[in-house]
Amino acid sequence: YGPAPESAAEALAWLVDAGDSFGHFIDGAFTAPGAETFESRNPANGNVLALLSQGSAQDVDAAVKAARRAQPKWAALPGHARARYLYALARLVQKHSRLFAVLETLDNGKPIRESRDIDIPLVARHFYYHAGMAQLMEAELPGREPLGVCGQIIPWNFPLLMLAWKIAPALAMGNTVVLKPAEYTSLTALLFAQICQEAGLPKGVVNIVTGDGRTGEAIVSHPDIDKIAFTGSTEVGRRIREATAGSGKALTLELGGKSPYIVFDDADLDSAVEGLVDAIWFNQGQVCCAGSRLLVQEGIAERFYEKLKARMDGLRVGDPLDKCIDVGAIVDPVQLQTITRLVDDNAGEGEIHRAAGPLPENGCFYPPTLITGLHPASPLMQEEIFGPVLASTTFRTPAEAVALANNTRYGLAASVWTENVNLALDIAPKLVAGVVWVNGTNMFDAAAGFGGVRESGYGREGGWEGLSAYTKPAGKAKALNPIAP
Ligand code: TXE
Repeated sequence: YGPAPESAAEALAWLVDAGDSFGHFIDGAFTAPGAETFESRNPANGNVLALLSQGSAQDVDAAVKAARRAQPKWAALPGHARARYLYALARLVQKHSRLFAVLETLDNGKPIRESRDIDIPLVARHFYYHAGMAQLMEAELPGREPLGVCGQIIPWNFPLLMLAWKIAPALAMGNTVVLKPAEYTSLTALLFAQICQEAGLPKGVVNIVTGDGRTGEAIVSHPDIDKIAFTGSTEVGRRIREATAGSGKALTLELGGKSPYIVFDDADLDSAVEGLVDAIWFNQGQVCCAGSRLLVQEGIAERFYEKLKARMDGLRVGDPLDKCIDVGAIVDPVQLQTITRLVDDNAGEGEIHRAAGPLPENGCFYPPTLITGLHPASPLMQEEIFGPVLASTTFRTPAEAVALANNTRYGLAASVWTENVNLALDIAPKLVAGVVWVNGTNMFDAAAGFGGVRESGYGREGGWEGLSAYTKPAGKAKALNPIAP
């Protein structure tokens, strides 16, 4: 796939070279495109990028069999030998980072600045971290063994990064995988399959089957899979939980959110505004832990909203490949419709402000939007919009802030902004959320566990907890880590 592309043309050239119709990656090789195919489109202009194969139950079964055959040998390798493969994958992601970034932006619509500076570097970091952990595993997790074959189903908002979150810890711990990327965004997963070949990864260790929810269902119901790891909507997560109940499969679910972003009257308001740009307009708001519910203390609300609106008006929405763009395209027309409908049907009671900048005439674009004065029970305050839409209301006291923040069926993340450390330390533990950031937002690291409570799912990915969730007690050996399944 040649040198790193400097332009979209070169990424598209890679697609053409690779073939503009793709099969699956099973047992170390690409299959011929299947009988049923679907289009992968660039959401910024609607152009077809490639034809992908709809994975059938037979394709899934072939992938599971390959993973099963490969697993004992992969698990029998010493940790340092598995680490060498993971280091090689990390280095190859870096070597082809430009191609990965352009392809991700073409396929998903996210600004190139984000895929280049955030997604792809974090992917490499994830493989480096887990390479290190593969070596430490024997010493750090004695008495544990891999689960076996893992079925992994990922969403479209961080396509390659979610792949890394799933594949790196599973492989580090001696498992093999069958992964299904989201139907809107499979291209970087297929490029990743190529680098598995380049790294000389033993065949069958990583298998990638493309397709929609039907392919996902075939993975979930396959009897020879030991664990399902899913990131996506709460609705599908619930269905997967029901389908795996009693099956003996281990399960981790990373689902939706409606995370509160609480600004107290003593906060550094300019920093809090800047944090919001990251919390809700990063990746067009298509982030599971997006700070999508803004709670502002009454005394500063007017001043804060004015500052926020001024900042919003400076955001540039447009061609995701343009390095000057802040907000790119929504992933797919269906998602754009969902956002539009949720806002149009429910904004009535609130006051709406849309960023002043122009919108491209074509493509899936939605302006950064702030809706204030909402009732806490409004669907805009309760439903995950998964778009660049910030819903807001005010509060008077810290106790009221906590009550409003916890008034949700979700519990993924929360952000607290105050210069008063005592207030922050008092509030943070009262928030029902998997992670609470103080004077910050969207802070992740491969070494830190991430996950939710309530309907945001359960289990953790990343760090020690994420690794142990890919192991089980060996034989009769006693589990050392109570978090492991
Ligand atoms: O998600 P799905 P969709 C939320 C967000 C968004 C909404 C719908 O609110 O607007 O979900 O998005 C696969 N068995 N999130 O419809 O369907 C599917 O092919 C097994 C939040 O795209 O959950 C894809 O690979 N798998 C979220 C993956 O599940 C099934 C990220 C996610 O798609 C399946 C994405 C089934 N029955 C959406 N049906 C987050 N937490 O980050 C679908 N899939």
